[in-house]
Amino acid sequence: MSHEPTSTIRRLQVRAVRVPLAQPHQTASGTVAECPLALTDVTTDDGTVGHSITFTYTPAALKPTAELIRNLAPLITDEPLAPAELEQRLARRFRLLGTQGLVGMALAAVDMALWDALALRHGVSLVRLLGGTPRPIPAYGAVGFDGIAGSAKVAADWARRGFTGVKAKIGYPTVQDDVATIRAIREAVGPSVAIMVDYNQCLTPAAAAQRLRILDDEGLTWVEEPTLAHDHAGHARIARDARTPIQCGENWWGTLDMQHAIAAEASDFMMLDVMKIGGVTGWMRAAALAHAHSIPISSHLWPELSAQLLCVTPTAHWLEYADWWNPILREPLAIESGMARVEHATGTGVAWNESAIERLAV
Ligand code: SMN
Ligand code: MG
Repeated sequence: MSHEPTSTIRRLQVRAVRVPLAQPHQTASGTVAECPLALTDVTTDDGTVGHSITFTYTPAALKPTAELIRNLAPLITDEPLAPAELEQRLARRFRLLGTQGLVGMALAAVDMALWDALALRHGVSLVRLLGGTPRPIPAYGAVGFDGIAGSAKVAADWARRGFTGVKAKIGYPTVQDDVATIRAIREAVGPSVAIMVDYNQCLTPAAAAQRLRILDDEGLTWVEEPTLAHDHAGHARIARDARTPIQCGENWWGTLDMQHAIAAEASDFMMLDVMKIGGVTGWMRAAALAHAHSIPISSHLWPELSAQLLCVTPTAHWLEYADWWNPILREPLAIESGMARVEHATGTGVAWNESAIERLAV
């Protein structure tokens, strides 16, 4: 009889940090000046420690989220290290309350940390654990709501570093301002760099449809969240008339949200936020759904983990690169010639820079 290496979960710990951004990231729907992060550690009986990052966007949600994750400890302590099994069990436990919002984030924090521990326990990267092969994934850099000259400068910096795509925040007072920003970026990066734009939900469907008629001539790779993230009918109306692909998904909670968007034909491309979609377990389900519908999948934040997940996503498209959380990471994601490289990753690629965490802890 074979003896499988199984582990038992013994401890769950959570710390809260506030990571300042060198440059505040402006969007049409608010500025991100710092990253409030809950850092989860799950320890097993053999001493393996799995890690995960939860991003709360606003500091107001940081301590409640950390507390909520901590409160899940009794539900997983002394259980076998089996993330897919525990995901089902926890989802059942929270059926009456619901698994969106902070609850969904807390469940994802546990899921991501458990998958990390499982990969580390087997001495492999997440890609290998999931049966894939590490390969380079094309990455794009983020350009904030920085005006015409500011956006062009940041875009040029990404292109100079070898990135083959840039994504700019738009949603200026007029579509002419949006176009001027896009043209300045095109001028700065040259003809072969992909340009994406992101409205961060700031338009009505009618206004978005009108702007898209003009943006359609700018050769954009996608237009992201032109209207409210959960207005699938509104997005479908915009997507129907636009020639430029619509990109949505970063704000969808779980695969059922994604299924509703697919049913409504809301978005040509989809981008998954590994936290909001339900951790590694949720991502794999979403990847299967996208495969069945031939929908290209990109990622949202979590570059270390997402680059690995894109390696096992049949319709993988672009990785969103962001270095915001690098200060608290022992080994941030490697980028070479604009491609994410995960060949040397262990686990999910998330391990701590303890001295930075001590400094940034709240
Ligand atoms: C975004 C991410 C994080 C903060 C603000 C906005 C975003 C993106 O919409 O696409 O990266
Ligand atoms: Mg976005």
